[in-house]
Amino acid sequence: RKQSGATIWLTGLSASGKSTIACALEQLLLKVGVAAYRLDGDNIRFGLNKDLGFSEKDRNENIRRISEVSKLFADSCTISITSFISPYRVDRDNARALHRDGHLKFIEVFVDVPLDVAEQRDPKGLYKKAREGVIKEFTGISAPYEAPESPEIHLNTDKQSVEECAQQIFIYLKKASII
Ligand code: GGZ
Repeated sequence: RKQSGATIWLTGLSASGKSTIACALEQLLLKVGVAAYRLDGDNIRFGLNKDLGFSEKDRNENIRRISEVSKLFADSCTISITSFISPYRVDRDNARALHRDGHLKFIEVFVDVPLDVAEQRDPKGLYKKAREGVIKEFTGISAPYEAPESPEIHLNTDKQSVEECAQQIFIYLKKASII
Protein backbone atom coordinates (compact mmCIF):
# COMPACT_ATOMS: atom_id res chain seq x y z
CA ARG A 1 0.00 0.00 0.00
CA LYS A 2 1.49 3.31 -1.07
CA GLN A 3 1.25 5.83 1.68
CA SER A 4 2.62 9.28 2.33
CA GLY A 5 3.60 10.26 5.83
CA ALA A 6 2.34 13.21 7.84
CA THR A 7 2.38 14.64 11.32
CA ILE A 8 -0.96 15.07 13.07
CA TRP A 9 -0.19 17.60 15.77
CA LEU A 10 -2.74 17.61 18.60
CA THR A 11 -2.59 20.60 20.93
CA GLY A 12 -4.76 21.47 23.92
CA LEU A 13 -5.02 21.74 27.67
CA SER A 14 -4.32 18.91 30.09
CA ALA A 15 -7.47 16.70 30.19
CA SER A 16 -8.71 18.08 26.86
CA GLY A 17 -8.71 14.56 25.42
CA LYS A 18 -5.58 14.62 23.22
CA SER A 19 -4.24 11.19 24.17
CA THR A 20 -7.63 9.47 23.99
CA ILE A 21 -8.31 10.92 20.55
CA ALA A 22 -4.79 9.97 19.42
CA CYS A 23 -5.44 6.35 20.47
CA ALA A 24 -8.80 6.25 18.68
CA LEU A 25 -7.31 7.74 15.53
CA GLU A 26 -4.40 5.30 15.59
CA GLN A 27 -6.91 2.42 15.80
CA LEU A 28 -8.90 3.76 12.82
CA LEU A 29 -5.71 4.03 10.76
CA LEU A 30 -4.29 0.63 11.70
CA LYS A 31 -7.65 -0.98 10.93
CA VAL A 32 -7.37 0.12 7.29
CA GLY A 33 -3.71 -0.83 7.04
CA VAL A 34 -2.18 2.63 7.41
CA ALA A 35 1.04 2.74 9.43
CA ALA A 36 0.54 5.06 12.39
CA TYR A 37 2.56 5.81 15.49
CA ARG A 38 1.78 7.89 18.55
CA LEU A 39 4.21 10.14 20.36
CA ASP A 40 3.01 11.11 23.82
CA GLY A 41 4.20 11.87 27.31
CA ASP A 42 4.55 8.18 28.15
CA ASN A 43 7.09 7.41 25.45
CA ILE A 44 8.80 10.82 25.23
CA ARG A 45 8.76 12.59 28.58
CA PHE A 46 9.96 9.43 30.37
CA GLY A 47 12.62 8.70 27.74
CA LEU A 48 14.16 11.11 25.26
CA ASN A 49 12.98 14.15 27.24
CA LYS A 50 13.29 12.92 30.81
CA ASP A 51 15.75 15.75 31.50
CA LEU A 52 13.03 18.35 30.86
CA GLY A 53 10.46 19.91 33.20
CA PHE A 54 7.69 22.44 32.65
CA SER A 55 9.41 25.85 32.59
CA GLU A 56 8.85 27.82 29.40
CA LYS A 57 12.38 26.98 28.28
CA ASP A 58 11.96 23.26 28.93
CA ARG A 59 8.62 23.15 27.14
CA ASN A 60 10.22 24.90 24.15
CA GLU A 61 12.93 22.23 24.09
CA ASN A 62 10.41 19.43 24.65
CA ILE A 63 8.40 20.52 21.63
CA ARG A 64 11.50 21.18 19.52
CA ARG A 65 12.76 17.62 20.00
CA ILE A 66 9.30 16.13 19.46
CA SER A 67 8.97 18.14 16.23
CA GLU A 68 12.23 16.66 14.95
CA VAL A 69 11.27 13.11 15.92
CA SER A 70 7.79 13.41 14.45
CA LYS A 71 9.32 14.72 11.22
CA LEU A 72 11.45 11.58 11.01
CA PHE A 73 8.39 9.35 11.41
CA ALA A 74 6.51 11.34 8.76
CA ASP A 75 9.53 11.04 6.48
CA SER A 76 9.34 7.25 6.89
CA CYS A 77 5.78 7.30 5.44
CA THR A 78 4.15 6.89 8.83
CA ILE A 79 1.24 8.92 10.16
CA SER A 80 2.81 10.34 13.29
CA ILE A 81 0.29 11.48 15.91
CA THR A 82 1.66 13.75 18.63
CA SER A 83 -0.29 14.58 21.79
CA PHE A 84 1.40 17.26 23.83
CA ILE A 85 -0.04 20.44 25.31
CA SER A 86 2.41 22.44 23.18
CA PRO A 87 1.14 25.69 24.70
CA TYR A 88 3.35 28.12 22.79
CA ARG A 89 2.33 29.21 19.30
CA VAL A 90 5.92 29.84 18.28
CA ASP A 91 6.87 26.21 19.05
CA ARG A 92 4.00 24.84 16.99
CA ASP A 93 4.84 27.24 14.16
CA ASN A 94 8.45 26.03 14.27
CA ALA A 95 7.23 22.43 14.06
CA ARG A 96 5.16 23.38 11.04
CA ALA A 97 8.11 25.17 9.39
CA LEU A 98 10.36 22.18 9.99
CA HIS A 99 7.90 19.93 8.18
CA ARG A 100 7.43 22.43 5.37
CA ASP A 101 11.21 22.54 4.84
CA GLY A 102 11.19 18.76 4.50
CA HIS A 103 8.14 18.83 2.17
CA LEU A 104 6.20 16.87 4.76
CA LYS A 105 2.56 17.37 5.66
CA PHE A 106 1.67 18.92 9.01
CA ILE A 107 -1.87 19.02 10.33
CA GLU A 108 -2.48 21.05 13.46
CA VAL A 109 -5.49 19.88 15.48
CA PHE A 110 -6.84 22.14 18.20
CA VAL A 111 -8.32 19.88 20.88
CA ASP A 112 -10.46 22.60 22.38
CA VAL A 113 -12.25 22.41 25.72
CA PRO A 114 -13.29 25.19 28.11
CA LEU A 115 -10.86 25.38 31.04
CA ASP A 116 -13.65 24.80 33.57
CA VAL A 117 -14.64 21.56 31.83
CA ALA A 118 -11.03 20.30 31.83
CA GLU A 119 -10.78 21.28 35.47
CA GLN A 120 -13.96 19.37 36.32
CA ARG A 121 -12.62 16.27 34.55
CA ASP A 122 -9.28 16.48 36.39
CA PRO A 123 -8.56 12.73 35.93
CA LYS A 124 -5.21 12.89 37.74
CA GLY A 125 -6.07 15.57 40.29
CA LEU A 126 -3.47 17.88 38.75
CA TYR A 127 -5.74 20.94 38.42
CA LYS A 128 -6.59 20.67 42.10
CA LYS A 129 -2.89 20.54 42.97
CA ALA A 130 -2.23 23.48 40.65
CA ARG A 131 -4.96 25.54 42.37
CA GLU A 132 -3.43 24.68 45.73
CA GLY A 133 -0.02 25.77 44.44
CA VAL A 134 1.47 22.31 44.90
CA ILE A 135 2.17 22.14 41.16
CA LYS A 136 3.67 25.34 39.80
CA GLU A 137 3.46 26.66 36.24
CA PHE A 138 0.44 24.52 35.40
CA THR A 139 -1.01 25.21 31.96
CA GLY A 140 -4.27 27.15 32.11
CA ILE A 141 -3.87 27.93 35.82
CA SER A 142 -0.43 29.44 36.34
CA ALA A 143 1.13 29.05 32.89
CA PRO A 144 -0.20 30.18 29.52
CA TYR A 145 -1.95 28.27 26.76
CA GLU A 146 -1.88 30.05 23.42
CA ALA A 147 -4.77 28.71 21.35
CA PRO A 148 -4.13 28.06 17.65
CA GLU A 149 -5.35 30.83 15.35
CA SER A 150 -5.82 28.79 12.18
CA PRO A 151 -5.55 25.07 12.89
CA GLU A 152 -6.40 22.67 10.07
CA ILE A 153 -8.90 20.98 12.40
CA HIS A 154 -10.77 22.37 15.41
CA LEU A 155 -12.38 19.86 17.79
CA ASN A 156 -14.65 20.72 20.72
CA THR A 157 -14.35 17.85 23.15
CA ASP A 158 -17.07 19.16 25.45
CA LYS A 159 -19.55 18.69 22.57
CA GLN A 160 -18.08 15.90 20.43
CA SER A 161 -17.41 12.31 21.43
CA VAL A 162 -13.95 10.75 21.15
CA GLU A 163 -15.14 8.66 18.18
CA GLU A 164 -16.54 11.74 16.40
CA CYS A 165 -13.25 13.57 16.91
CA ALA A 166 -11.16 10.68 15.60
CA GLN A 167 -13.50 10.27 12.62
CA GLN A 168 -13.25 13.98 11.81
CA ILE A 169 -9.45 13.74 11.56
CA PHE A 170 -9.68 10.48 9.59
CA ILE A 171 -12.06 12.07 7.06
CA TYR A 172 -9.77 15.10 6.76
CA LEU A 173 -6.83 12.80 5.94
CA LYS A 174 -8.89 11.03 3.28
CA LYS A 175 -10.11 14.26 1.68
CA ALA A 176 -6.55 15.62 1.64
CA SER A 177 -5.40 12.36 -0.03
CA ILE A 178 -2.92 11.76 2.78
CA ILE A 179 -4.34 8.27 3.30
C1 GGZ B 1 1.01 21.11 32.46
C2 GGZ B 1 1.77 19.18 33.48
C3 GGZ B 1 2.51 19.95 34.38
C4 GGZ B 1 2.46 21.37 34.25
C5 GGZ B 1 2.84 17.87 34.87
N1 GGZ B 1 1.71 21.91 33.28
O1 GGZ B 1 -2.79 15.63 31.76
P1 GGZ B 1 -1.47 14.99 31.78
O2 GGZ B 1 -0.60 15.50 32.99
O3 GGZ B 1 -1.35 13.54 31.63
O4 GGZ B 1 -0.65 15.72 30.68
C6 GGZ B 1 0.11 16.81 31.19
C7 GGZ B 1 1.53 16.55 30.80
C8 GGZ B 1 1.99 17.70 29.92
O5 GGZ B 1 3.18 17.38 29.28
P2 GGZ B 1 3.46 17.91 27.81
O6 GGZ B 1 4.78 17.34 27.39
O7 GGZ B 1 2.30 17.63 26.95
O8 GGZ B 1 3.56 19.49 28.06
S1 GGZ B 1 4.19 20.61 27.10
O9 GGZ B 1 3.71 20.35 25.74
O10 GGZ B 1 3.68 21.89 27.63
O11 GGZ B 1 5.67 20.53 27.18
C9 GGZ B 1 0.06 16.71 32.72
C10 GGZ B 1 1.51 16.65 33.16
O12 GGZ B 1 2.30 16.48 31.97
N2 GGZ B 1 2.00 17.87 33.80
N3 GGZ B 1 3.19 19.12 35.24
N4 GGZ B 1 3.14 22.18 35.10
N5 GGZ B 1 1.01 19.76 32.52
